[in-house]
Amino acid sequence: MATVCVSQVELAGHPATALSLAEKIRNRTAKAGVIGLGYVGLPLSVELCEAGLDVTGIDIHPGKVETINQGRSYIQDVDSPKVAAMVTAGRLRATDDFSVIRELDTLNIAVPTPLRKTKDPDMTFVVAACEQVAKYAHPGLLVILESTTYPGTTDELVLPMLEASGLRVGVDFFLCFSPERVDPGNPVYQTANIPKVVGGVTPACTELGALLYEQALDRVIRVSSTKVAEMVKLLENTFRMINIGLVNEIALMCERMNVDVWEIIDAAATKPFGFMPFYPGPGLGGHCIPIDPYYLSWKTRQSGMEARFIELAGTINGQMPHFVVEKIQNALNDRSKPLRGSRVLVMGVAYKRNIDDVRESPALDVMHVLQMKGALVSYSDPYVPRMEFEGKSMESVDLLAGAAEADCVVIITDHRDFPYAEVLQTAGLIVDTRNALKGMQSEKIVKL
Ligand code: SAJ
Repeated sequence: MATVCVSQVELAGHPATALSLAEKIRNRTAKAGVIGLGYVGLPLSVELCEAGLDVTGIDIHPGKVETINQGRSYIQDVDSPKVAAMVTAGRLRATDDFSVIRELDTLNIAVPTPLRKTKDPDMTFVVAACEQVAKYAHPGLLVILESTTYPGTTDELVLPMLEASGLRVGVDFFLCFSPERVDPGNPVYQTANIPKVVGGVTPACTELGALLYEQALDRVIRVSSTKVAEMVKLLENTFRMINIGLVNEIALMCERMNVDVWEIIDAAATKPFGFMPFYPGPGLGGHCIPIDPYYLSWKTRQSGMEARFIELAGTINGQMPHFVVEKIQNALNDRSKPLRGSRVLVMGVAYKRNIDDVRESPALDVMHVLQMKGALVSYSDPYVPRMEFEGKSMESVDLLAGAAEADCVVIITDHRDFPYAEVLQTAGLIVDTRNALKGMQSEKIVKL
């Protein structure tokens, strides 16, 4: 945790409110607030508290507020004992009452920015949060938006809402954008040691945003504007989405050329420079990668430009679930079994390994297509004991029992703890979309 103090030089000549807020942040008398206590907001609240700031979390979900005030965490990367100690010490608390903003000096906003069905940005949560901030904003307040969004959001949407109160940015209040880079479940990189990019509407805003983060995080990178900061995040995740799309298309090519795409990628990955391995899969899941790039393509469309790579990668990634079902259908057909009426066990439904999140998971798309084709679908995932699927509640079945009964097992999520060798012994046929059975030889295995 860096405790680098911003030299007076950065803030020299800035308004007294900036100097006064800088002093409060530096001597830890500033009262910090975080709106949105999810996988971004709760870890950030804990880090700010750990750095010695008094923190008030604000969330519209009463269950989250109550859980935190009882000293418990609902985020897998945040330990409950740590939350309990902070709440007991009276340095962390949660509320659904936005009027507390009157007493706060800094405010980080980490609310969802989903996509509408039309793949347009859904700014509902950001607007609702900013309406509350505008209601209680006061001189000396630093506001930092962290929700992933299109370039221009902070300047074009948030700033006018806050200035409508008559307060002037860079003089009375301070406004920044800083992209969240939380990777849930990452055993190495967590909030404190992930470099933090921050860009403000004015230089004083940037310096104050950087100063706040420098009290709690290991590394802070200042950029020249909020738009740059917004675009940094979109480049990061669009890069991922497009490269996953590329490797999925390579997998389709390898299928036609009858070569092993996994062997090819592993060999290419021996190149020590100029290459970064991505892996084919059943599709693109999660609340970041399938969504963030469409915030960028939406914005570029506003200026009359088509984001062709994003659209193409989206098409390719979107067809992977169908490709997986085709693999299953062909594998059953080779065993004189129609897909219709066959029992298919989906192994792993979370959107990526070792987590419990099924949002946008490709497993749901695969299960949908399988059912449309008449297959009898069940799933087994230790991280997801039950889930709502197309209006029905489904429970995770016992893996080995399910594999024994199934006509086909399809590995969609390669959780580390799965007993792969036992499943191979037990199942009659396995379609492996993740190369999870790497190194195992059997006629039963059909690889992506
Ligand atoms: N996927 C592939 N092939 C790959 C990598 C991922 O098919 O080579 C699939 C995954 O199975 C999953 C989806 O893509 O369904 C997204 O996977 P992800 O590894 O990108 O994980 P996310 O969605 O949790 O992405 C987050 C992002 N973090 C933030 O936005 C702050 C992303 O920027 C990180 O790079 C990523 O975690 C990470 O590296 O783990």
